Amino acid sequence: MTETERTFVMVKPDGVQRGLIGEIVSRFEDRGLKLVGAKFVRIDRDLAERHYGEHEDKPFFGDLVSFITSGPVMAMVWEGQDAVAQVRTMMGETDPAESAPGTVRGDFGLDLGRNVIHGSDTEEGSNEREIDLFFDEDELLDYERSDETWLY
Ligand code: 3AN
Repeated sequence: MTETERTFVMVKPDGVQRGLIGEIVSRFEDRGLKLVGAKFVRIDRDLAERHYGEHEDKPFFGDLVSFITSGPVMAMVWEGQDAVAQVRTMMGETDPAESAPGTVRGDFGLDLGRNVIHGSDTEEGSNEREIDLFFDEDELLDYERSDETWLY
């Protein structure tokens, strides 16, 4: 049973520096997902540590936080049927080397740390938690995409 849901997606600093924002946005638009929120921001240390809180004890935590705060990111919320899983599939694996061609990381990722994109994982509540960290409720727009009613 599919359901409409929202997921948090971020083009990381390496993706921004390499000019991949448009390419990534296009892929999700083409797939029929709907953009409901977006902001181009530089994350501060506090937000980065909260966002990656689950990795606090990992050896790569320090690098992760310095990398994600090193330059602007494109933070977005995408909506659609099974959006969380759809985006995960389109992103590829955490390690670009294990990601299939055709996925964002399989096509553009360089290594585990420089893997271009973040998307909420499928664990219950992860998407809501991440969306709340980055967006206020009034920054998420409720509208109909013109192909929606025709498609579904
Ligand atoms: P994903 O982004 O695929 O959900 P997570 O949540 O396990 O992966 O990891 C968050 C981020 O931490 C990854 N996107 C990656 O940049 C980094 N990371 C994960 N594992 C490693 C590792 N072993 N070494 C360095 N960085 C890592």
